[in-house]
Amino acid sequence: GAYDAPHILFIPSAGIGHLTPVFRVIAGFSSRGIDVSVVTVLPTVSAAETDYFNGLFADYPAVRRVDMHLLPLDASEFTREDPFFLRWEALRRSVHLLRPIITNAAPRITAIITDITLTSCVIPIAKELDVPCHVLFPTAATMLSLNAYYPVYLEKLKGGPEPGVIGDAVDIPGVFRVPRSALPPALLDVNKLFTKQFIDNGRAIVKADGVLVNTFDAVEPAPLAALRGGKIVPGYPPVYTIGPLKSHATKAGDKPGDALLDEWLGKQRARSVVYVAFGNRSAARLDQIREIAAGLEDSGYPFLWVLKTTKVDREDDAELAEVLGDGYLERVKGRGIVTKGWVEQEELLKHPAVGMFVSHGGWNSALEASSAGVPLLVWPQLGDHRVNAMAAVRAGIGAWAEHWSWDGEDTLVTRQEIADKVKEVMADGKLRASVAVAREEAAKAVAEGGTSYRNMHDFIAKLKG
Ligand code: BUP
Repeated sequence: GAYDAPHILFIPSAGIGHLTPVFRVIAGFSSRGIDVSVVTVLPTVSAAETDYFNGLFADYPAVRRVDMHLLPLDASEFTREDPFFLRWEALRRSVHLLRPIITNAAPRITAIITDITLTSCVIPIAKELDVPCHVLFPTAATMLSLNAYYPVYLEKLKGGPEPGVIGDAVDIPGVFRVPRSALPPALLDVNKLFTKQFIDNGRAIVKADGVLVNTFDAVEPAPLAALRGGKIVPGYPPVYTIGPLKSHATKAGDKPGDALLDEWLGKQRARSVVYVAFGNRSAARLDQIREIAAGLEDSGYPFLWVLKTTKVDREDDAELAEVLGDGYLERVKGRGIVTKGWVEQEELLKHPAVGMFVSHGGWNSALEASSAGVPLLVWPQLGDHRVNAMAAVRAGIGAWAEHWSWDGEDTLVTRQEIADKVKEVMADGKLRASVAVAREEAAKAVAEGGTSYRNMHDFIAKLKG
């Protein structure tokens, strides 16, 4: 009843970029004394995810861990699918296992917060059990607006000359035209696993009680106004912008290697270091890795590069020296650091030596960079990254290497192009100035009385009934 203290059940999905905002909200709730349970799906996709979950439970002992054993998915049904899309599908097919978790919980679950990927499967269960259900959207509000609009767009196509064939651009009302080439590639094929999930979730979210987004109003005003004003879908649920969410790691910086990194950073000039990282899900081809290596060397700047050679870390046993080629590491010694390990990115971006961030355009990364006042050079790799790049350019937090290849394209971006672009962004005073403004806006949003601060406050008040 109305007198129960809130007990929130979080249903995370998979992929560090999806877990990051969920964990940050969990940490924030737990720190405020709110009772929280977290569905922990076993086994995890990657070793990094196991560490990530263990870290959360170690740092926040009051958080209740509820294990859920995933039902195996017959992968032969799907050929050549991304491992994370497959995992989301497996989760969606195991979602009935949540019913006993919810009904057996003590104290009673008073609200659910699910990751977007499971929305259309979780909402019916929540309705059936009469538990309010909120969705956490882990990327940009611009992507949320595409997610809301895409089912509407496809409906419109049905009446067109070639039903089901995606046109030159998807014009999101009140937002912008997303050219076909910038759409998440899977969306071009309505029969793709990801597309089916995306459409189902985009439709179902309208029945949610609210949507939480890790962004802030000043960075994405247009999509937020369009969603809230019902311009995209009438009757869209309230959108709570609560970002930039603060890091949840309480033990950051105690990993081996961090001391060496700090020492090296400490020796670099202010704003001189190029930080290069493409997130957790993107792995470049060997020939492209070699061009990046040479491009960074040619740029003349000191650099720190987090290099991944496989999508899933359990498979990553490549030796850096071999990947980078003969003599490379010796040549750049002292000037460039290449690492395969996990770095505390949010902390690192705040270091005064960091001058720019060559990023895949994951939205967590983009927000972390803007909060630190570090300009982005977005080199999209897959999925939502090009849409995020468009949002980043519009927000004045970064430049976008628009013609550089991505997912499924095999044109090589050359060392010359990479070196030139790095130098161009490093020298871009106008961009640096607008990033400084965004940094102020980000700080204002989460400070007492700011938009994200108030939204979080209102949301918690709603959870308390
Ligand atoms: Br790699 C790495 N340290 O070494 P995004 C990542 N992160 O702290 P995603 C580290 O992971 P896609 C590392 O700070 C950010 O919070 C980083 O989220 C952190 O991209 C998060 O940027 C990464 O949204 O790729 O999810 O890795 O967008 O393809 O899902």
